[in-house]
Amino acid sequence: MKIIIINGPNLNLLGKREPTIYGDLSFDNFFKELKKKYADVELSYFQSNIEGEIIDKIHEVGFNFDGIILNAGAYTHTSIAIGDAIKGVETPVVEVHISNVHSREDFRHISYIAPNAKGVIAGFGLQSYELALESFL
Ligand code: CA2
Repeated sequence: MKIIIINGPNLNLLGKREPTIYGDLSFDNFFKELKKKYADVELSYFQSNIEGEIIDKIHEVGFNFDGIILNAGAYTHTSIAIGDAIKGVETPVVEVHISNVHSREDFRHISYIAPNAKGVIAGFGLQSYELALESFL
């Protein structure tokens, strides 16, 4: 089973700032633990702050991976292009958020990912990624 986690803009700062919203664990440390726990899964990770690079990655994996776990960060709320990329590939996408976007500002209630996603998981901290991974198993 080949699964990729794709993180969007600013998620490289996890563990460095805003711990009350996003926690204090770096994604790299979390990812190491996740790989250990799910050793049977071919799990990979990609992060970019650039919209086009996220789209290129979705195209690259979108016909040969079993699942994409996507936290598009703030692009979730703005990017018709990422929404179109998901529509254009075969691999199912689960949209993930660390915070509960629905309890935050109104602009975070809009998602261009959700209409094309298999499902959405939000508000469980980094555990949101693990729940998304479980949904593919
Ligand atoms: O809750 C999430 O996972 C978000 O996708 C995170 C995005 C935000 O724009 C979405 O509305 C919800 C922001 C990621 C920024 O991450 C930081 C982490 C640490 C320090 C600063 C930013």
